[in-house]
Amino acid sequence: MRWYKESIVYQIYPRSFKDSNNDGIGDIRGIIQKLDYLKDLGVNTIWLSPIYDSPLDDMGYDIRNYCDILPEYGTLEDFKEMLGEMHKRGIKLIMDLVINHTSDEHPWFLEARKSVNSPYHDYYIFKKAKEGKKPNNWKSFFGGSAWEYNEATDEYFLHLFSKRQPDLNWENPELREEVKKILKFWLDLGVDGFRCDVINLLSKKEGLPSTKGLPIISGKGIYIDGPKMHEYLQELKKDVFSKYDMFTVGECVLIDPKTALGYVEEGIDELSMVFHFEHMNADCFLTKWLPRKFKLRRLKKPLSKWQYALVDKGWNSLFLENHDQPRSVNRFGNLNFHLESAKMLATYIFSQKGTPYIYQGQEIGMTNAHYTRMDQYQDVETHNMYKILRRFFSHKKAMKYVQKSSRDNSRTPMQWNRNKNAGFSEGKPWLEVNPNYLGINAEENLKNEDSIFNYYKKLIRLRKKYPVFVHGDYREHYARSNKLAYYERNYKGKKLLIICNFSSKKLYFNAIYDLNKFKLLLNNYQEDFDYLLPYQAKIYLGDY
Ligand code: TEU
Ligand code: CA
Repeated sequence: MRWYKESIVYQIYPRSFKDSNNDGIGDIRGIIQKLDYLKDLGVNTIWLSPIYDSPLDDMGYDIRNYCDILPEYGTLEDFKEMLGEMHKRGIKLIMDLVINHTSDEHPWFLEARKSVNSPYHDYYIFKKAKEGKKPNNWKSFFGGSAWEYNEATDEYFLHLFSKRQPDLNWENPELREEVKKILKFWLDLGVDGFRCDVINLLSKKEGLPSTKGLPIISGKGIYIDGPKMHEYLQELKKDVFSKYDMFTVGECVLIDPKTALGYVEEGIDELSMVFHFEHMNADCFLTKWLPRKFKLRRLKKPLSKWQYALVDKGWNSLFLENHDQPRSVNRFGNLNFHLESAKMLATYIFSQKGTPYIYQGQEIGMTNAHYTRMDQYQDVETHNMYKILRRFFSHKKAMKYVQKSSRDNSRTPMQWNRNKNAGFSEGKPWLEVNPNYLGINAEENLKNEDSIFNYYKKLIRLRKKYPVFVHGDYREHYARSNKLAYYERNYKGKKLLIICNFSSKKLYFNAIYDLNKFKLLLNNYQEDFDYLLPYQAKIYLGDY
């Protein structure tokens, strides 16, 4: 049963969501306190970023014990209570599982690095130096080399992320069995699926050949979508996934639609859907660390390409924000039209074909943090990139890049109300609260009928009420426009028109259809003229 097609997913970044015991750190009991808020919003699935035991080098994406909870977040009993409370409210839970790498404090790695004869040595990728140099030229996604020297065995070990996140060796059948046990542990607790972290990096080409060309990009086929990806995923599907009523969303680095269909095409179903990132280049060159001016066409083009490619044989995920990306209203909206542009962005992404994902705070229009000192940032990628930037730029210029691109932009504590620390915690938050919480917080949104929260609530209700949102096809108009995003959805005689003005000016346009024959389902303004107001978004419903 493909119930994930009706899922509306809310991503919780646990450290920053809600702190129940005032140690300044979000926790599981805090999540339980806020389940009614999420129920009210109308979401029916939660994606929970890692809560496993971890030294937090990469905020939990470096796991030290896959089957236990980080004490700061709570206990396994707390987790079971939270899951029960979610299910009671008709909310499913998918866990964020990181099986490409572990923490360097995982017992497997602590043993593996001691000796080449350790039974765990082959759980990881250790290689001798080649002519005194590193085994190959691979680079870490966090900057620098992907190899770290290990004294005890006079070898290097591979880490495609931080040097404290050693990559697992998926060639090893014993390791694969260990991972299946971990998956079953959570599924047997009643979890409804997984968000699979960097899942298309699992397979590394035999011999680990150096890549030719641009770092990272040239990893395609070597350690990105590598040779045994389908073998490994088919094995996980056969031995685990197929035995449970669950879904998986695979985070896939640098993936394209054709490769994605190889994982998600109905009938293949190695994964239920994937996260791609092509639209995240709408305001940068391939990585958010190389920013450029936002252009609407660079947002629309990849999203339309993915819609057309998967529309009747796969399934898309729809997102504009997550814990790795700066806030979408800063990037693709306009803070001078904060309310209107946040609602317009919601309309644009939420009405496409696929499963929509809301990242915590997006539903109230939270914005980038604006720290001014490096010690205010906690993210390992941010600090690594700052060091690299400082080789080319002054501190001042490097800070500008950090302020624009840091992942901490979306990790500031959730803004609940106007109380101290935005109601997130009575203690000193682990990451500073964005000072704009006095004007941007959930309580204000709940009270104000015209708020972004209530707009999302209406959108979600529409998605549940009209099957055309879930099952409709996708047809874009004015694809070349850098101001107007306009597409239609069609299903069983019903037609939706989704019309969004991405500009800060009035926009006249030919509506193609006679809008008098359509019902205006949603409008992010009170007014409705025959032109669009700045950042105006409208959804029409008609028959065809
Ligand atoms: O992210 C994968 C990834 O490529 C990220 O590095 C992301 O593309 C980058 O930060 C954007 O600038 C996943 C998790 O979402 C991320 O939080 C982890 O740091 C990473 O994997 C390693 O587990
Ligand atoms: Ca806490």
